[in-house]
Amino acid sequence: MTRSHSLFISDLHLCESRPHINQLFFAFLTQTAIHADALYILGDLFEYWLGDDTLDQHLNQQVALSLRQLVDGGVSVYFMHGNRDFLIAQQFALSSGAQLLSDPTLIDLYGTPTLLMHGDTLCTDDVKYLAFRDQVRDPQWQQQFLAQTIATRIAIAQQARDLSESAKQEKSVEIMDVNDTAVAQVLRTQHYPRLIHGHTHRPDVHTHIVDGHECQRWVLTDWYQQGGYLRCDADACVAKRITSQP
Ligand code: LP5
Ligand code: MN
Repeated sequence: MTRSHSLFISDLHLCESRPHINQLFFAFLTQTAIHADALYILGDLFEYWLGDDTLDQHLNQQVALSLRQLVDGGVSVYFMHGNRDFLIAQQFALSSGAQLLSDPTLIDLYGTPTLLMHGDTLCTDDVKYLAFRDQVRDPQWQQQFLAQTIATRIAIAQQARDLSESAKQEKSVEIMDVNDTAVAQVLRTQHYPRLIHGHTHRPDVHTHIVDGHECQRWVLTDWYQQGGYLRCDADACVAKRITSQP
């Protein structure tokens, strides 16, 4: 079997209440991802992650096991945090076999420098979100959060979800999209790579001209209604949709 291609996914938001999407994901792993060199998960694999001590919960265990089977099948699996699952840590990595990536990470993708991000940090007009992000990415805050019982953490996460949903009602769609200047800045800093990210749930490919360099920005699809992934080889990237089991 020739591999020579890699797959990119994000924003699956896996949770017990969407079993159809969970099944779509497991089928994607065994039928599609198994043929790739690598699978890159660019954040928000889970609807939320309350700490690696929840790895024994049914869905979490199933996901870790299915990723481990993919790794055992010869596929490298990489995981980058999203804004829902930023608490994924070493125990998850050990149990799933996924390698944790920092955000951003620059890779050489079959000869094309490619920058990987979750995408939330590009939404620089969303200052309230970025303040929230600073708070919950603080190691001391995380330590205190993880010291709470799981029941307390569920209650805090639910409260945060409710507050987030009402905050979003007051934000324009532009505020919640990437800021072009922020995109240009990151592309400039990283010497004009191709960019792949998720988070905004606005799948598309954009062209940014930065200092005369043409850079492609691929935005991954979410998996709320259906699945989807980006497939890249040495020639090109192609976005694919999965409407039923692939
Ligand atoms: O998630 P999504 O796509 O709907 O919206 C995001 C931004 N919101 C968030 C918040 C998360 O949804 C909250 C759930 C995280 C679960 C993690 C579990 C463990 C940690 C628990 C954390 C307390 O990321 C949203 C963006 C939007 O993307 C588009 O980019 O706009 O940002 C906000 O809505 C943030 C608000 O503007 C301000 C913050 C409200 C939350 C305050 C929580 C306080 C916690 C209370 C603790 C006692
Ligand atoms: Mn996100």
